[in-house]
Amino acid sequence: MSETYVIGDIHGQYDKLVHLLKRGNLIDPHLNWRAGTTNLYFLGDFFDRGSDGVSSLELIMRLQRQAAEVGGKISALLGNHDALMLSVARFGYSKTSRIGGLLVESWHRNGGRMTDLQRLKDTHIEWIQKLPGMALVGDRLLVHADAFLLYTSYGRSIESVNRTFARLLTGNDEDEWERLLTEFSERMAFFDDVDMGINGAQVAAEFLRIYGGLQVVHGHTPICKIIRQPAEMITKPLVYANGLVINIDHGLYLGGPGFAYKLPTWIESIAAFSKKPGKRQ
Ligand SMILES: [Mn+2]
Repeated sequence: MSETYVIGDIHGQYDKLVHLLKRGNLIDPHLNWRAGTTNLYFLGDFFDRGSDGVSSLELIMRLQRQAAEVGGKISALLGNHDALMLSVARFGYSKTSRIGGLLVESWHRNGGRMTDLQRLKDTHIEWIQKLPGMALVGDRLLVHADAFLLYTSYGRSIESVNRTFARLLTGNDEDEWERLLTEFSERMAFFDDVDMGINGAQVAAEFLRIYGGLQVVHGHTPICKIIRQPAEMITKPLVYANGLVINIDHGLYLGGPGFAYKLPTWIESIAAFSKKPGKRQ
């Protein structure tokens, strides 16, 4: 099987996206695909908080075509900010937000960029509408969010979650949209919560039992916020929940340099994990 790289939340940070693709040898200095038959997965959240979501999307769409020509593959999953972008494009000026005012205004206050909304074309909308919620890649379960209730409330298999998302994203049911955006704010489902009696590794194991795979890979929750270090220091993923979960959210919009993470082989994965006895997971 070809190598697979995964990249976390971009959030409109076009320049950093270009840099990390170059550093990972995935594109050449002219921004053309140079990684042959490599598989590359983006885990969603292309928009908001940075100024250039649409440019990021356009680069990815172009690379996707180039990669396909040489037997490579670029795929992407849906993030909450991508769903939010679609909902703003669709209902932004007709719908009021939960806290009052137009939806477009509350989105703008929360990091949405008007330039992205103005530049968003039908081709971008159609591309986002087709993004799946989850994917299984060589026994790794890829999702955008470290969320359990969100995904399980939309289906009990990868196919059914993706089917439900696809239906919803092309539909006009405002209540369904609102529910999706609300539930998509869930995070940290695979962490222990002593007060609630929740064991994160058990939640992860149950998640994997339902959808398949041996390890969850997600973005959505910046690693720097979890380990309380400056985003600038974050250059590798965070493996936790007894090794069952990998967080790859590099916190680009918080100042992180970002990284493209090559999924290790299982041998590499086990070796790395067993080197850290006593390390709190
Ligand atoms: Mn997110």
